[in-house]
Amino acid sequence: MHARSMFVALAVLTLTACGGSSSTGSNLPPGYYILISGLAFPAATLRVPAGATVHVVNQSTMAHTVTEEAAAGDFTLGGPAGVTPFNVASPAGSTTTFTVPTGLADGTVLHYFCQTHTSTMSPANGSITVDSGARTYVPPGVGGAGY
Ligand SMILES: [Cu+2]
Repeated sequence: MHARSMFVALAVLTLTACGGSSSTGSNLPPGYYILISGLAFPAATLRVPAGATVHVVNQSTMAHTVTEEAAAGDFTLGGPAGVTPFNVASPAGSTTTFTVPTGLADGTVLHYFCQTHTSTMSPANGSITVDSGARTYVPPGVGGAGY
């Protein structure tokens, strides 16, 4: 009985793997997301509460980074005084996470860029606005249309 169940489960997994229509992270739960597709940040504007976990979903075949900068276009690691800036490596096809610093006031804007591709990214800069009322969501484009 257990062996049969195992066989069915394997068969389902095999069919899923051969389906070809699913993209990286197609079963992602509601959360806070930065997406990377090719040389683009398709949803570059994000609102999250302070201290939130942000998922970086890299759907491209290239490694990128999500690196905080003091101002959009600086292309240098930085951010608000007294807060350690985030700098996340995002290997091709991976989902990684980082935590937005706690203690940031609502309305604080954290800018980010990709250290590898700087102004080649489209847009070159994304932003994270601290918003204690921000809701989690399933990222558009992961499950279908949206960007
Ligand atoms: Cu990049």
